Amino acid sequence: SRHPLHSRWVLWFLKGDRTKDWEECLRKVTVFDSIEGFWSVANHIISPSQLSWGSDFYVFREGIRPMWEDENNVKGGRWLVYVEKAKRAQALDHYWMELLIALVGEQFGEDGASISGAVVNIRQKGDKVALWTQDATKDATNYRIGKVLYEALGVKDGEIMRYEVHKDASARTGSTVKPRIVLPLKHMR
Ligand code: M7G
Repeated sequence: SRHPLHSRWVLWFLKGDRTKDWEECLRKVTVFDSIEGFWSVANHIISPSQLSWGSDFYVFREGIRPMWEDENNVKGGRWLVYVEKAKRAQALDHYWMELLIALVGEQFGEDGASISGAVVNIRQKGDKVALWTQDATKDATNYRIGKVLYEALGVKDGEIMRYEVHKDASARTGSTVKPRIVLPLKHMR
């Protein structure tokens, strides 16, 4: 028997290609809406650590495009975990799988309604794993989501998670975006 998930989810893949528009590089791979469907996808797709540089995976609720411009993301932001090169082998695939399990398993309770989806970016300068939420001004909601994520990923002391507003990231000129929230809290200034 099938065990339905709360949402239908779409897996997207982006193969980085600087000769094309960003949106043209994005492809829908598959849709799943049950626990069994999730595991069959999880077991069949390549692990992030095996992808080529410039690739992304996105798992977003059906009906929400995995981009800043979608009406569900335009006011949103993301919890971001950088995976340092030295920790890639042990952390990248683990973080991505734990993030997906928390996401499709709706481990965020009622706050899950303000979550759009999850992203992994494979980058030579350092991979990124992120959870996109829909309203960057809802600090209490985003903070609760961040705490659940921090626990779910097993982020170690000494590593931080930053909440970045999409509008700041998309308008960025330098390489750093000032985060709106940082976890653990002792790193906030
Ligand atoms: P990235 O892939 O988020 O991170 O953004 P990276 O800098 O580590 O590679 C790289 C570039 O992809 C951005 O500067 C944009 O040109 C494009 N891009 C990324 N995202 C998430 C979007 C999006 O949501 N919409 C649009 N239009 N472009 C995007």
